[in-house]
Amino acid sequence: MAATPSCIPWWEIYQPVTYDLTSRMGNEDQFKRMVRKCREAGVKVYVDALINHMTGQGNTSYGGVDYKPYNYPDYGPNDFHFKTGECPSSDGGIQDFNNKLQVFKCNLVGLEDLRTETDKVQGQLAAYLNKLIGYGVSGFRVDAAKHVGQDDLDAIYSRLHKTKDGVKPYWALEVFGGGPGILSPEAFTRSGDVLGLDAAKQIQAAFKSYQGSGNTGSLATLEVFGKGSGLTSSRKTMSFVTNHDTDRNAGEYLGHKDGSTFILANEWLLASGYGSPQVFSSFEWETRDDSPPANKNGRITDAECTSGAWTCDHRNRGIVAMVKWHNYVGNAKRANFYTDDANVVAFSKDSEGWAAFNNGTSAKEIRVQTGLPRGTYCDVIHDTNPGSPCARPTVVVNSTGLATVTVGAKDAVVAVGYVSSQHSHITTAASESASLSASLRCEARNVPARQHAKRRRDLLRRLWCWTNF
Ligand code: ARE
Repeated sequence: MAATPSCIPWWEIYQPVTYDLTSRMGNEDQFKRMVRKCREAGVKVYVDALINHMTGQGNTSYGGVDYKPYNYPDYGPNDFHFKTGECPSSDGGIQDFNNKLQVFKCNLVGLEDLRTETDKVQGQLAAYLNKLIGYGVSGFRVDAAKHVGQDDLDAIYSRLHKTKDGVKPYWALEVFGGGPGILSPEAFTRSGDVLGLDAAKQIQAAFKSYQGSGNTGSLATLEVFGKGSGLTSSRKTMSFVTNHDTDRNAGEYLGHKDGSTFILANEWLLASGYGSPQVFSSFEWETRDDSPPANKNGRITDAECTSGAWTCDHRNRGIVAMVKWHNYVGNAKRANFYTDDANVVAFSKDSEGWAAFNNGTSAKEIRVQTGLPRGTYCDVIHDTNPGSPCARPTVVVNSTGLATVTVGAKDAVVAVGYVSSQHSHITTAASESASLSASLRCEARNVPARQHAKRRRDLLRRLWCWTNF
């Protein structure tokens, strides 16, 4: 392992020893407190859950627990496929990612593969996940779900309690594409939502084409995105532009190092309505194994948005505005699609909102049908003064729904159809400092009470906070 604590790689947290929730990120009490505080603030917490394997190295955990290969407080040799001789590969590892038995029963990158088909292992895992649910967690991103397999995932899920909100937990399965038949993401949609890894690849191809090629791709291709472009259905997908793995895979996926292209892609995804979108906020790194900011003992230090060590993309003004826009337009249908067949697209969501995106290198003026009633709308992406009347860039829509708008290079213009009355100015909360209540106050002025209550529920439902623990 690493020579100095700051060199401890980020991926160490994917090697569990016990389910006592003590790691370099904190301890169980701190976790409980965090979840409670998040819930009080209307933020739900979803945990990246490790149920496929235990660690593959070391001998003492952060919580001070001693362990040996295939021997842990909760498990012994009989709880691992390798030890019972059920993994058919020569070295006990997955050599062929298209081989069902190897994928389900061999060690993934040397991580000791649990016999998730047994009552005992399922019981331990369900107890761990139910403990988290008891603390107020709302669901899980299931790490390496492809290697657990559908039957075992279903069995474990059936043992899970309802969340504090009285519903079964969200269950998003990590299944890389490319595998045949039962190993494909589509084949896992019977067991839960799946991570939109192939969708993220298509987004990269449209926004950036292949790295280093000089090709730019074209946004116009994203007129068709979802089932129609070979992806899992929107309803069954947790979508994202990048995640903690793909952020480090510049050739295939966008990542935070792509700067304005990355931000624009996130804004586009939030507007597109594809999947349940997740915005990934990283820490700055230079080499792919780099540790998150940590103290001299290797403990990860608090995330903050002043030093520049954490990217804080979730606080980017445009992204914050688009999370709210996404929640506001809900399931409204896409309409009035416009494209210049190159790098500018625009569309409305029924008459709830309208958005335009320009991934080109120069500004472009477009005259388009917005689908909005006549009025002057705030461009929430650029509103630097949210919470008060919008004196910033506006979108002026005439009586037939047409507007002339200039969309900057690598930028977006987004109008929210909050108002039903004509000629009203709209204010919305779009900055980091804008609180949920500010945005609700703003909506309350224009939205009938019944709708307002629904929107409030939606906002609470959709503001997600992801955590590894
Ligand atoms: C590290 C070292 C290894 C060492 C191991 C055990 O890198 O050399 O043997 O520790 O000591 C992360 C890191 C790994 C790290 C691991 C444990 O990425 O480098 O290993 O943590 O610390 C497949 C799986 C997919 C999995 C990827 C990694 O299907 O589920 O491989 N992704 C998840 C997480 C990762 C995490 C783990 C799982 C482990 O998102 O962050 O690993 O918990 C094709 C196949 C895919 C395959 C993909 C690999 O597309 O179809 O199935 O993904 O290639 O790129």
